[in-house]
Formats: sequence, structure tokens, C-alpha cells
Amino acid sequence: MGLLTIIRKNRQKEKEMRILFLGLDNAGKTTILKKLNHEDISGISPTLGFNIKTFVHRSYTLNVWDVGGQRTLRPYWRNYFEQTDAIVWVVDSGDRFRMKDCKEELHALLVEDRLAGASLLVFANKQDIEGSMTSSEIASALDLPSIKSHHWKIWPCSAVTGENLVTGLNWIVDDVANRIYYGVSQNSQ
Ligand SMILES: Nc1nc2c(ncn2[C@@H]2O[C@H](COP(=O)(O)OP(=O)(O)OP(=O)(O)O)[C@@H](O)[C@H]2O)c(=O)[nH]1
Ligand SMILES: [Mg+2]
Repeated sequence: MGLLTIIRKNRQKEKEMRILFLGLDNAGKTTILKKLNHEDISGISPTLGFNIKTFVHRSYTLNVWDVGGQRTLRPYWRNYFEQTDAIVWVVDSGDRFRMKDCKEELHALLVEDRLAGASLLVFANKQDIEGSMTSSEIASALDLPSIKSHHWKIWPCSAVTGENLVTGLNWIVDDVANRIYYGVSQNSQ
């Protein structure tokens, strides 16, 4: 039995995934996670360190790391990169002013060796706000089509209404599962 097969079999037994929630401050990372866990989403404060949420989704145990996105905290993101299976990049779709900053931070992550191979889900959050950018506008503002290094997908969503949160999570769980449990090789989009 090859090493890769042994690793795959071990992970299959545990069926665990490590998911990193990142994005600029105020994007809605913590709110999305609370909504997904049916918790109260009122009165959420900015995350100054990180939160870890572990929950079972379908048959998978997801270890989700939700890290604060304020500028002064971003240099610490790299402390969380190890063994990441998936990145969920959350965007405030109403925040047109910071879209360039958002794009630069995202693309800086994608060249990190320790994140190579991680699936990337972009949540175009706050779709409930009138006048927010659509997911296709955000895809082009963040230059997503240029990404060849990671398998990616963008979903419009709202942490307030819950729209598409589970759909997005399903996509990333399937994408990771196909890669690490079933060994399906995938090309970037
Ligand atoms: N209208 C609307 N407001 C949202 C949505 N998601 C989050 N918010 C609000 O946006 C603000 C920031 O949400 P957080 O979840 O704290 O954002 P964060 O990305 O965790 O921010 P940091 O922890 O600072 O990195 C809060 O006031 C939320 O209530 C959404 O989908 N729609
Ligand atoms: Mg937060």
C-alpha cells in the first residue's frame, strides 16, 4: 500500500476537514458561521483573534477557523495556513470602496505554498443590501478568472437571510472530499 493510499484511508476514517474563513474586516465571516450553526446573529463584535468552530456537516467534521480581518491582524493570518483543506473568502458586496484591497489580499494568499491545493470558495456576502455588487461583478473585481492555481467558485449569499450559505458549504465540502478522500484529480476552472 502506497503512502498516499494510507494517508487517504486515515483521513477517510476521520472524515475531517480544516477550513479557513478569511476576508477583510466587516465582511461577515463570523455572522455566516453563526447563521450556519443556527445561533443568534445580533450584536456580533469584530474578531480580534480567532474563533474555532467544529461542527458536523453531512458526514464530515468541519474544523473552521474564523480569523479577524482588520488590517493590523492580517499579518497573523499566516499562522493558520498549515493543513488547510479549503479557504472561504468572504466579501462585503456593498463595500465597493475596498474591492481593490480585497483583491490584493486574496491574491497574496494564493501564492502561499502552504495553501497550495486548497479549494477556494468566495462568498459574495450581504446580497440583502440594496445596491450591493453582484457575484459576477465581484468575480471580475477580484480577478477570479485569472486564478489557475486553485479550484474556485463564487456564490452570492447573505448571512442575514441565510441565502446560499448551505449551498456554498456543500460545494466546498464536495470539492475537498473529491480531492482528499476519493482522489479525483481536478483541473482549475
Ligand atoms: N445586511 C447584512 N449585514 C451583514 C451580513 N453579514 C454580516 N453583516 C453585518 O456586518 C457586520 C460585520 O460582520 P462580522 O461577521 O463581524 O464580520 P467579520 O468578517 O467577522 O469581521 P472581522 O471579525 O472584523 O474580521 C455586522 O454588523 C453584521 O451584522 C449580511 O449578509 N447582510
Ligand atoms: Mg469576525
